[in-house]
This record gives sequence, structure tokens and C-alpha cells, in this order.
Amino acid sequence: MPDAAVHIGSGKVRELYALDEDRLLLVASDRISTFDVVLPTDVPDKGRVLTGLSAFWFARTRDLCPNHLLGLGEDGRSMECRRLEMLPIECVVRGYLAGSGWKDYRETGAVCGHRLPAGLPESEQLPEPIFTPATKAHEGHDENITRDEAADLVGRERLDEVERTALALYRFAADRAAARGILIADTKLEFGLDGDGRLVLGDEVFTPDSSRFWPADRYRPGVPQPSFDKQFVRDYCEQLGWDKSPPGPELPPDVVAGTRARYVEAFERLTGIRFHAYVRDPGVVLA
Ligand code: PZK
Repeated sequence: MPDAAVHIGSGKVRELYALDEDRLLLVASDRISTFDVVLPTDVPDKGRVLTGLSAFWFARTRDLCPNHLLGLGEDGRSMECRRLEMLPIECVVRGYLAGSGWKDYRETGAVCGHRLPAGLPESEQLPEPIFTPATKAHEGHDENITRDEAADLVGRERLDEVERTALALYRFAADRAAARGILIADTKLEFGLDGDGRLVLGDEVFTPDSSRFWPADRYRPGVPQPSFDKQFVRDYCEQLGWDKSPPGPELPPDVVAGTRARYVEAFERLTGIRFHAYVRDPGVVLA
């Protein structure tokens, strides 16, 4: 950590520092959350896996949209970023019916104004991916909004640009991931504007914390799907009978080890790069 860095924000499992006027440092911890609660036990290397995956996707989507990545820390868990004027919306793209998308569809037949075919089962793949913006409320409690509400926040033309870009990014990542046995059911992207008003992709991208990753070989519409990364943690918590209010339970060593292995497996499958090679030299994901 550069000693001049000033702490300017905390996410549930990440920290944000200012390096200077134009640059930020985004540091991913090994903390893990489940059912919206951060657990007291770390999952070793989780921060490195998420940072490496994000950097991998940033490097491969630059032609679809410029992004804020400037460089990786030699620890592999921090990213130096361009400072942006962030847009006040969460840009969610859904390829499958899960989470709040499934809930809204069941209740209204539509998600964020997208009218969908009747009779779709939970977890079904949508005919086309849809852009479903949300407000930036306190973490984990974002509220879906319509296109008109999103346009009031960022302007109609900017929203059209964001929608086109978000859909193109999702298609790119979801296609590659599916070919490697991981379904990206949905994802949350965050965009900002640079000093010239150009749209720039920020935050973290196509990680298991910003997206729903499902194992493709167990995909079966009609029921909730297991999480690629957090299923051991969820199963353990359910088996304990924890009421899902803080504090969360400590995780036993076998659950930690199994979960770490799933994160590393996601990294290796999606990137085609061995995780130990990334730890030795984080720059391998940028090549
Ligand atoms: C920015 N966050 C989310 C909050 C975190 C992350 N490139 C950027 N320029 C300006 N602001 C941000 C970014 C990015 N990315 C991101 N909030 C502001 C956030 C707290 C902790 F790790």
C-alpha cells in the first residue's frame, strides 16, 4: 500500500483509496459475505482471484468500452484506477431469471419494463439478455427502476449508450464463460465519465461478487441454481440453522478450503491461466 493513499470508501469486502487527484486504488480483501452478511472468517486468495478476473476482463473488453484500469499491484489484490465521475445507476444485465428479476417477473410478468413471455420457470434463460438498471441504494438493497427513471438520472442519450455497451459486454463475457462451463446468469456493471465526458467502465467486472456464476453442468431450469463459488458456505450456514442476522458464523477449515478451491477454479477456467502464475506475476492476465 503506497503510504500517501487516503482511505475514501468501504464496500462490504473492498476498500477504496485516493492515490492523487486522478488515481484511485481499489483493494479487494479476502472477506466473504453470504445472505448479505460479511462472515468473520476470511477465504484466502479470494481478493486476488476477484482482482485478477476483473483485470482479465478489462484487458479483453477495451475495444467494446474503455475502462478505468491503470495497473495491478504486485500483491495481485489491488488495482490502480482512473478516477471517474460515476453515473448514479447500477447497470444490471440479465441473461437468466434469478434474484429480483425472477421476483419481479413472478409478480408482474415484467422486469424493469421488459415484458417477458408468460410461463417462464425460475432460472430460465431469457430469449435475449435484458438491461435492468437499478438505483444505488445501500449495499445489497438496490431497487430496480424503469428505463424512464434511469433516463431521468443520466439523460436519455447516455442511457442508450450505457444500455448498448452493457449488453455488448455481457454477451462477450457470458459467451466466453459458457464455453468454459460457467453460466453468468446476471451481472452488475458500473460506468463513469472521464474528464472529456466519455463513457468508461469502472468498478469490478464479471467477478463472482458482481455476477451470479452458475456451474453449467448442473444447470436445470425450474429451481434456484447452486452458486459456483458460495454454495459450500450457503449449505454450511443452512445446516447450522443460523437466522441470517449479524454476526455470521465462523467457517470451519473444510468449508474455507472448498470455497477457496472454487474461486481458484473459476479463475483458471475463465482465464485459461494457472492461478499460481497470476500470484507470481499478476501482469499475466493483461497479456
Ligand atoms: C468509485 N466506488 C464503489 C465503494 C470500493 C468501491 N474509477 C472510479 N472513480 C471514482 N469513483 C469510483 C471509481 C471506481 N471504481 C467506486 N465508489 C466510487 C466502491 C467503496 C469501496 F472498493
